[in-house]
Amino acid sequence: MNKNNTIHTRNFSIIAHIDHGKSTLADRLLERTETIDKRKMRDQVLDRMELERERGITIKMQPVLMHHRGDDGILYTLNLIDTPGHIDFAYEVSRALKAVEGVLLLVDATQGVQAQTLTTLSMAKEVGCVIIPVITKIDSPLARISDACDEISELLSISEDQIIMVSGKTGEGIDILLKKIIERVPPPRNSSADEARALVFDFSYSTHRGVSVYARLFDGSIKKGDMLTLRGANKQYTALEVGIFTPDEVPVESLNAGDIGYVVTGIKEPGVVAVGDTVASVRGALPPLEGFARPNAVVWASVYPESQDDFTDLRRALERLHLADSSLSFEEESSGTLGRGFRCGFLGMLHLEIVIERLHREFSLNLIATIPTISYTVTTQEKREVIYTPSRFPEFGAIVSIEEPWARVVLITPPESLSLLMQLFYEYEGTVLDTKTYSDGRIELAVEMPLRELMRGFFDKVKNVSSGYASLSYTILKERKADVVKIEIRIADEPIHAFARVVSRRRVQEEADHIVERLYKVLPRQMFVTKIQASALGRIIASRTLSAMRKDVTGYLYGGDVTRKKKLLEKQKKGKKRLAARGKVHIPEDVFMKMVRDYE
Ligand SMILES: Nc1nc2c(ncn2[C@@H]2O[C@H](COP(=O)(O)OP(=O)(O)O)[C@@H](O)[C@H]2O)c(=O)[nH]1
Ligand SMILES: [Mg+2]
Repeated sequence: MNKNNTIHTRNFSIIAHIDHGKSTLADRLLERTETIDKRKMRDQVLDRMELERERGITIKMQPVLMHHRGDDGILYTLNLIDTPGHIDFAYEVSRALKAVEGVLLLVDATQGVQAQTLTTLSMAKEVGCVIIPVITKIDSPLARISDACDEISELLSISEDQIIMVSGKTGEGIDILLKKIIERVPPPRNSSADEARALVFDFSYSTHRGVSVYARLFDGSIKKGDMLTLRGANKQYTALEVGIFTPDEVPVESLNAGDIGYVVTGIKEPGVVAVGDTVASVRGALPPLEGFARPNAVVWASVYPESQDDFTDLRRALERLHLADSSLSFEEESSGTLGRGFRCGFLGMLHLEIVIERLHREFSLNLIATIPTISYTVTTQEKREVIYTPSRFPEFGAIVSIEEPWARVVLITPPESLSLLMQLFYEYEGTVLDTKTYSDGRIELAVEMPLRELMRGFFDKVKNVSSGYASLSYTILKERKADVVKIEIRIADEPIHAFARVVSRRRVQEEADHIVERLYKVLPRQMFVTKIQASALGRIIASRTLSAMRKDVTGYLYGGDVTRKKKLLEKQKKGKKRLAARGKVHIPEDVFMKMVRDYE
């Protein structure tokens, strides 16, 4: 069919450590190929989400189609997928990799190989992508090009002349890069099938057109009006439109084997379309394509609407976000203090932060999020279950054993920070298993530690002690026996589940003191004397008493400001109503926020 076409297609992705210049290099490629109108060009143009632009990071992968005339005079179609660099978004990278034949492995000349360079490289190797090493930022006065060359040639076992030098800032080397992409990225596999088969690697949602699947076609072709099926979901639909990314969605006649594009499905129900599913012709006989391993959530936190009236809106918002971010998981739960909300699973702390911020911004929801936690496998006399809500931990006496996930952390650090890092590993229960020294003196360390400890602000600590120079990445290991203890918090004898947490036994006293002290500081005084207590291992291990608030809330107002007085009394009445709704203690929303922030 379109065999002749796709021979002149090259599908590739850019992978690198965060901030190494992927999106900026993509800018230059888009400019050079005249894909984006000069007037519309701006820095990191592929970072289209408001949050991406504000934070200067890529969160979502973004495909874009370019045309470039090769030295042979042929007009090539180049499909580029820009990817995020942060470890929390590695799932985006892994999906992009399944849609392409090659990758540009980008290394920042001022930084050299970093932890995420290693992780993304091993992902690309695993799916069998051709790897083109590229050093960027060669324009920078801080560039250490020969060090970077050494590191890459050792990493990939290649000679240095295979490495391409570019600057995403000045555009130097872009022509050679385009030439090498055409030369070295293999064209898509030739398919003779006349039935369509495409892998869904992402999707977007719009209110009136439903889900648009982002797909890589491996066989056949798809055009508007075709009857298609989602093989995994077993759902039939008509293609309302097919198109390409420029990076805006632009309709085309048809998508053919080897192409990357989108198909508008009109499907509006949540939960039908999933990444990794296969789009196929209705009467197709080919087996579905291999999808993606579902990523497992790494941290959980509960999210509650500040006002219970917003509960339905919150559900809708989560469903919508899930349509654009399939790695987000959530289920309904309710808590005595906070009402109805959702237990959400995230791929890491940054993912959590981004989701909460998007709920707030894109859906105008004011939320209370609880302290993030990992999951534990808890065995009691009766059963063995995975628990990811600390308050659900069985009573101390009933527990036979607890297991928890571990992580293998790879760090790359300048030698000066080594001794401080070693101290940090001790504090975070990490063990160094392996070290390697780079030619520029930097050291690569492989460390194993409980995931629980890693999530306890380890990233920030590493950045701090190394003045930002150390980079790290991690993979999750199997579960191991855990020596952890649940701390329960009671305020005025009422257990507040949202404050419960699970900590290492050796830190239980320190943590309990800390939580109680913190609550003592941030909790407003109540109408009565209030006890704040932390218990663990079946007894109270920390406690403070908050004195009572004075009765007459208006008493301190001098003069006769009647309206102000009225307002205060009104407020007090409301407060009492809320008190009644929530039990005895009134805990303002911002206390929950303060307790979470303190922990990060
Ligand atoms: N000097 C210099 N700075 C660059 C170059 N490429 C990117 N940068 C800067 O590096 C930072 C990260 O770039 P970005 O493209 O967002 O990186 P990404 O996270 O890999 O997508 C930005 O401040 C860019 O302006 C380059 O070639 N030279
Ligand atoms: Mg980027």
